[in-house]
Amino acid sequence: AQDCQVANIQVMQNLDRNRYAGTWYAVAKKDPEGLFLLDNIVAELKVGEDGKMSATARGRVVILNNWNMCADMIATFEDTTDPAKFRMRYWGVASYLQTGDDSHWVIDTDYDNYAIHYSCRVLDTDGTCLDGYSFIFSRYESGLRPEDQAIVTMKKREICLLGKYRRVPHTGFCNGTQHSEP
Ligand code: DAO
Repeated sequence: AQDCQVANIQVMQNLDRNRYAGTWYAVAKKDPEGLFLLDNIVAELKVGEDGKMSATARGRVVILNNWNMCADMIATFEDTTDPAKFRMRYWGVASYLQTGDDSHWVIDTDYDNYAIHYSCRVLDTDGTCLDGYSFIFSRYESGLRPEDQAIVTMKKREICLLGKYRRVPHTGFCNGTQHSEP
């Protein structure tokens, strides 16, 4: 199961999007090339009356090489045949922020404490991931409980990203509405 083929990555079984919804604090991140969100990353996932998922997210970014600001992002999710795999279109509230269309896979979650997200942007010719990113989310800004950490470590290994993450600090830099414009 650890052949690192993106097509063989196991995702959450029977994801309940209503339980997955709500606030998630990124506590660790594996960055993609040209990384965007640095730290203080918080996502709010919602399920609309039509059952479709959407999100807002905020995090510290550096634009124009050295300008520190908080990016307010919006995302809409498109369903696929797998309930734990989505297409995610995203854009910034401000026009100079990044836009994109990424996959959004939920690898595992207990809904109440942790969630492991995965997105491969570029497949290599051998079927492994050439460029991608992954968030480890917690329901709590303070991080994960030791018992969740053990599961998360196991899953990081399964998705071939063990050792590739950095911690995502929450310093309060993006709390409130200050810093949201350059
Ligand atoms: O930070 O380098 C990066 C890649 C992430 C870009 C996508 C951010 C916008 C939406 C996030 C929604 C919740 C996962």
